[in-house]
Amino acid sequence: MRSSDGDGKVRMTASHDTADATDRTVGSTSGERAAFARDGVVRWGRLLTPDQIDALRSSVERAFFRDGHPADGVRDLSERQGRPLDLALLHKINLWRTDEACAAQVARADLADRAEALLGGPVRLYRDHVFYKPPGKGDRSRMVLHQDNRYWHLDPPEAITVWMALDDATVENGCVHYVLGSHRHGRVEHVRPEEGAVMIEARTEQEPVAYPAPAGDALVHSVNTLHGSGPNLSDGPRRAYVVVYVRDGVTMRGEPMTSFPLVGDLVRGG
Ligand SMILES: O=C(O)CCC(=O)C(=O)O
Repeated sequence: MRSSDGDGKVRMTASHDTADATDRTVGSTSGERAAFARDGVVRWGRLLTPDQIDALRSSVERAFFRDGHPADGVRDLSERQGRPLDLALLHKINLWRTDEACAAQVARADLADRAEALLGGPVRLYRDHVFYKPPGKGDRSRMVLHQDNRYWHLDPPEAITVWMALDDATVENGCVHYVLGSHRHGRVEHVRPEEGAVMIEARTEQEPVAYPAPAGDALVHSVNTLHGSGPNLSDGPRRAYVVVYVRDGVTMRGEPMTSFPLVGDLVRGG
């Protein structure tokens, strides 16, 4: 299905095909903005310390499972109409409202600064969320290619997702894949792959590129960047903690987003 060479580049075959996943970490703000404008995705290396990773993992386990069953608010994105739940691709939003470790992340001044630099002005917190791929679910844990803005309807599409790996994300356990430059092509056609499927799937001729990420690294993508993730074929979970920032002034379905907090206020404890 794939080969990974010594310098960390990963070449994909099968549905997500051969492409060069060079390390697109960038140091300077202008370099980062240029890379983001070109690719629609950049890497923020080592965003979480080992202690923060541990704290977030514990928070995620508490938020997702109660007595071995999915807790309140957990959704199964692999759900299909008329079939028993697979619990293969679990999702939960707004953990920061009740969890200390998540609340600390969304109030991080350094993250706010980087998000503001990338989006070019003050930002609001749209949500945090977690994607959880348990082991042993095979292809059902795949996330189909999509643009986030097909769900969120943000206008203008000035928003970023900061996707933080809580486990080493590899091709084997379902790391994220991006279609580089796809954010520049506006709305892409999506179809529902199966009746009752939760996620709609983008139609594109372009090849996605696998972005493996060690635990603690973040991948930052535009709300219009096409992305998906492979199945978790490993024997451990693949978890990610995600924060979504929206530039102040952006509307959602034509409505102002003033009920979403300004991140500057969260940073100052407001
Ligand atoms: O974590 C994944 O597998 C999917 C991530 C994703 O779709 C997102 O962050 O928008």
